[in-house]
Amino acid sequence: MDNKYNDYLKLNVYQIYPKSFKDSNGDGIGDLGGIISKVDYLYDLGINAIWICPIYPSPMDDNGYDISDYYDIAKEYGTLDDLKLLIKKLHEKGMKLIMDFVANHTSTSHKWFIESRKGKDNYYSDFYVWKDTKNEHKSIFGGSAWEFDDLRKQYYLHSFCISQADLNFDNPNVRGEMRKIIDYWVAFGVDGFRCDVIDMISKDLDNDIYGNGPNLHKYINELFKGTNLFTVGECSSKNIIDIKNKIDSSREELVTLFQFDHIDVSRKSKFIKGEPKLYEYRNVLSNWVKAFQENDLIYTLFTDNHDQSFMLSRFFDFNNRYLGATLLASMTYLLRGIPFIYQGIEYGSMNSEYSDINDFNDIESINYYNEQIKHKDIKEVIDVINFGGRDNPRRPMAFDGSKFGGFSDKASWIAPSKNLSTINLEKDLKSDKSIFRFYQKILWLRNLNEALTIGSFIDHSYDNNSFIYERKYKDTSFIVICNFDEENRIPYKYINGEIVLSNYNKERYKEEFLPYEVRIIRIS
Ligand code: TEU
Ligand code: CA
Repeated sequence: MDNKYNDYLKLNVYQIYPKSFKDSNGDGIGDLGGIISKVDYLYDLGINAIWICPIYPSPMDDNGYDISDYYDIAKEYGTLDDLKLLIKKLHEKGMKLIMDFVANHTSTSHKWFIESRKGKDNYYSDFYVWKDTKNEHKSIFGGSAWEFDDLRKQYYLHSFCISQADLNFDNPNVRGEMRKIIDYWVAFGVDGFRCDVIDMISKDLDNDIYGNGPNLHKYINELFKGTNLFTVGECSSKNIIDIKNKIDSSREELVTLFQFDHIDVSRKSKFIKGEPKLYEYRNVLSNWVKAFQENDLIYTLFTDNHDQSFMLSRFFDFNNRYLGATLLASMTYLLRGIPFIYQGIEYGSMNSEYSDINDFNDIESINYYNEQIKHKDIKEVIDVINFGGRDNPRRPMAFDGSKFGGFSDKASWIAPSKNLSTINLEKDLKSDKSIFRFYQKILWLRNLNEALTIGSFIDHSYDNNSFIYERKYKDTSFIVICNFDEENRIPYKYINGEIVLSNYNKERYKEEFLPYEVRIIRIS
């Protein structure tokens, strides 16, 4: 792996859902001014890059993933000048800005779609996927993936909600327009992109293929060739060769990508609770870290994002919140890969239980509710949404336990987390068992020790009761020991060194481990 790529392993990325991070102008909606006010907070946490979910003009049907103008900032988030100020503040502190790039679809209120639906003979006519008839293909958000347009008298494809029309990437003018957007933001000072469902931009409808089509590598290469950008694709794969073809540094396609199978082991399906096992979570992570390492590729490390209910709530209850949060962090964020820390997990955010569908906002959950209540009991459907719904990570940040959580000085666009008074940053920092301080130590250990970034990964685990792994570079090694749910004896050979971090106390040098005990040991 060449040095530039190696340096990407030194990133500590924080994911911001802009609508819910921090409101600076008192309208109950997060904004760029709020993010600017928290750059120092993020730097202190140990963050050196932020990924902000879409902040472009949008009807907000999918909270910004339905873009109506790729060249501006949504008025509710601020202005292009605000973004310039944020980039300046980040770059002054050696931090990077990663924006969200939504290539597969635009809002139906985008001017391209407005022109496209006018007829079959204008420049934009073939910017989208239009058909005379529809097939049985379903939208990921429920219902048919085809919507009939009264003006054009044809159906258009929408893989997601009705107002998110899929672009036709087989049209070279679409590819040209999307590359112009990338070049514009590079010139603006943006350091990289998280690429939304990037594997869906190549389709083969004649063969009922709606993603990972025959031209995917060609199209991704056209978008990013020569840009020298950091890019992370939302395009998971079960096959390491397919992964290598997307993110090997020689390909000039993507730098890295998100894998999701460690997320899936923690549940039966999107909305259905499973019987999560920590050793299953460990095995998936360990296997991919080894596979990416053997192939000289960069893996991404994340427990949470804006589409998933909190991982902490899937494995632990409130009583084990500190031990659970510190265990999951140690099992994940010291591995070989780039950490992506989702807003709020640094103080142990957990799911909320709401009973009224009006306390939910997410189009995916609302579509699911409207469909399911046709044949299921309302409470049963709401319970399922509380477990798996995307509103869990989208409730506003809780910087303190005040009425609006220090997120805003008025009611926010979405009902706040129900556990705001007990789970908030201010309360966490006052505790001697602070989740924030634990995350901060992990991230600063990475910042200060190459063994934990470009160093190798060796899995020493020998049973299903713990995760023991080593990170090694030159003459420095760290041993990370994560004991699972039972009291356990871990042989001394693994624990003989200086304890640099523990979620119990750092004097425990004995072989006995308590439930969920973590010790991070430096050997050099
Ligand atoms: O998500 C892509 C995706 O696969 C979603 O179906 C996701 O897995 C699902 O929401 C989980 O329940 C991306 C964005 O991350 C998501 O927020 C957008 O809604 C979606 O694309 C459409 O842009
Ligand atoms: Ca605001």
